[in-house]
Amino acid sequence: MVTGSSLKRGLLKVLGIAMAPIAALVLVGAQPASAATVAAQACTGQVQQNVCVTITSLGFGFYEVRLGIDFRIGLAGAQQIINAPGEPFSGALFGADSSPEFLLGVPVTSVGASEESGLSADFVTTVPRLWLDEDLNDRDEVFGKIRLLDSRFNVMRTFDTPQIQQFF
Ligand SMILES: [Ca+2]
Ligand SMILES: [Ca+2]
Repeated sequence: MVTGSSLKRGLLKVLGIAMAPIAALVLVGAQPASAATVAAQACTGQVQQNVCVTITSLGFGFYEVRLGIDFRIGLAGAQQIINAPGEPFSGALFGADSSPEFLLGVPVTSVGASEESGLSADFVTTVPRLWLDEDLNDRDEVFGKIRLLDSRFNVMRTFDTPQIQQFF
């Protein structure tokens, strides 16, 4: 298995994902609502891990939901997890209520290992607006949940993104 940041960038390029820093996405979100693309993003931004959810309006009542994680465990640890059999990651979007409500699965599109970012993964799906409208006639609070089977210790880890609050 070839790993490393160059492969990761290659994968991202193939998938058409720009390696744009978070600031660039925030700028997109700051544009007027009339702009063709409006993205909302929320990230944990922690030292040990950065977990993000980005929701972009595609127009015609459809949204792209994107999750991303950098689990900074170094290259060797990340490679160990990637080399283990099976897909280590799964992703989903939840609605925040008195108890979290499962809204939709967000499939893994790429997994990579690098010294700087550790174990990284991206998840992307496209859904109709209604799937994000978790509180009818009210503001919606949604967040991403990423599960990782950490085969180094045989433990299941769960990472939650912060909430995006918006009227869908
Ligand atoms: Ca809610
Ligand atoms: Ca709503």
